[in-house]
Amino acid sequence: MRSQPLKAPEGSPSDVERIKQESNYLRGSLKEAMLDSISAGIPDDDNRLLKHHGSYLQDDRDLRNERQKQKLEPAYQFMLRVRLPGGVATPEQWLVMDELARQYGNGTLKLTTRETFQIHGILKWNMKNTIQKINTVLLDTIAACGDVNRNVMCASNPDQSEIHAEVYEWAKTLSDQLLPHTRAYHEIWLDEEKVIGAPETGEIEPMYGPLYLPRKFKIGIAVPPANDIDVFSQDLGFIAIVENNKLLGFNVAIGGGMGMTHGDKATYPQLAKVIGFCLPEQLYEVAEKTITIQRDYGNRSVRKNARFKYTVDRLGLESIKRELENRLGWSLAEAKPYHFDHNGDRYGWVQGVKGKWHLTLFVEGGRVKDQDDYRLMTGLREMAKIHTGEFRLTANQNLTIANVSSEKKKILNELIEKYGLTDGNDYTALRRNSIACVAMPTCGLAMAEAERYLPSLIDKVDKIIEENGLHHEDITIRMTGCPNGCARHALAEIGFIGKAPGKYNMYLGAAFDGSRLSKMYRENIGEEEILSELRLILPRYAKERKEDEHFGDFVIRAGIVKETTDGTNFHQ
Ligand code: SRM
Ligand code: SF4
Repeated sequence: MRSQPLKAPEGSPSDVERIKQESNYLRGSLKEAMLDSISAGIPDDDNRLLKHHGSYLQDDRDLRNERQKQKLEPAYQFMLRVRLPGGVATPEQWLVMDELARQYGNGTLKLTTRETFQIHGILKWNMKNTIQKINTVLLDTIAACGDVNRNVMCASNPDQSEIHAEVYEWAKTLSDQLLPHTRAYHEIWLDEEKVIGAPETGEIEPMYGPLYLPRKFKIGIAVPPANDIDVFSQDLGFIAIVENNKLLGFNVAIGGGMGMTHGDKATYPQLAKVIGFCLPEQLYEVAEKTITIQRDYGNRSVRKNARFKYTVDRLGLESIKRELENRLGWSLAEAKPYHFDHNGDRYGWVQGVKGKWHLTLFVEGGRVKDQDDYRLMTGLREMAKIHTGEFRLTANQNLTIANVSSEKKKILNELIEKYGLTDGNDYTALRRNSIACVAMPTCGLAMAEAERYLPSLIDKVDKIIEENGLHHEDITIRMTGCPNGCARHALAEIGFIGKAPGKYNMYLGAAFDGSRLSKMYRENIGEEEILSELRLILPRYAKERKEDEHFGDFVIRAGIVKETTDGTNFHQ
């Protein structure tokens, strides 16, 4: 039987498609807009293009109302996101990011859920300097945002340092090879001369074409048993298959994503599904061909239905797999067995190969700053001055200081003591497994607080945890300020999505290893109701759980929430 030809959805292209089309490969009038001194902001069309250069125009939402009253334009500022494949930075790169955050940003660094740095609060006039300085240490911000492939993540588990190093190289290669080819970034920010008479054809972007992708595209590589990068939340996930400490290749999983819109059941978080296995040297080809399928069949009309997960669900997993194999000219091998046991980080010192040490520090909400006796930013700066290994930013917003010799370990321990840093091992396991997205005051889409609020909510939940003897029970808890899911809330055993200031939808029942989505438990509730609910559920978990039963599994077995078996029944 012949299969139906695949089709993209009908409908007129969204405004963003027009902006990309008219932009001459992501240039638009961005250069001129950045030079215009009348406003601290830039026009909306240029802001859409700016994302592809790794930045967003934002305004300080804490000041919004006051400035409106005073009839002033919003307190415009820019957020800059670095492309940092696998989250690996050198000490020199760390020092530059630290310096830029203090010189041009708001004095803090944000370690993101995709293993990279963000600087917030950069004024328009300082953007070019900041980007140029970032480039001096061989970093860039190209394609950190926008309708292209984003920062490629890879496992940061320091226990398997040899495999990590190999997988990291693949993540970096993928990230580099999937970059847009346009020279727009180099011309606008790095003063590269425009080549006159360059052909204005699709050949400039052999893979992306002039319209780039219908939406962002995300790739991550996990190394079992750690699913720290939440491989099933990726548009394209690779699961490293390791035998006898040798990397055999990768299982390929497609069609994951976390975002949705409140009240719109046509949008939902979804898990990527494993469709086969490829060898390491086939990785790029699989990624490239998968991306071109999304380029050709993704929804360019309705942006909230444009992610690859909807393309996969609309056309069917089997059809997409067949199309991929047609484009590859060969078939994927059968997927190999694998096992994940957690999607968080493991803290403290561990010793890897060749006697080197790795230290994972807990960075609450991924925010690097000094606060009272906890002088995280200064402490990490002092460490970077003497460290000769790498800094690995984790997908859970934490930080591993990797490849430390035994002598340096002593010095780093002294710095930890001096600056009050922590590996989080004194905290409850709930706090150690927490992530919160940025939300207020910089995120323009936030409906409620997340990063600034979750720590104080956990202070209160911790009391219930301690009363019930659950100090050491690993339970994942994540909060986002809106349903876009930047902290991958739908993969938390306890998840909160902002609805309005102080109000959240509460979700329960995701799997501890990141293999099952959660289910809504209560809608639009505030702190008191959240705590009352947890006062009922956590004691039950403490008393009724089976041996080694995770909280997410318990709430389903106890009938507290229904199991979500697929993203398409997330709302049922
Ligand atoms: Fe995100 C948009 C922050 C990871 C899904 N995300 C945003 C913006 C840029 C808001 C905007 O569009 O104006 C946020 C900037 C806030 C700020 O002030 O910095 C923002 N996202 C973040 C970060 C910084 C959260 C954090 O606290 O760490 C993460 C940066 C990642 C990176 O380094 O590249 C971040 N965002 C994610 C993730 C998690 C992941 O990728 O593993 C997701 C869910 C996975 C996914 O994509 O499905 C995510 N962000 C979104 C979405 C929803 C996309 C969708 O398909 O529905 C948006 C909104 C959009 O694209 O329209 C969004
Ligand atoms: Fe902003 Fe929403 Fe992402 Fe949080 S989840 S950073 S509020 S877009």
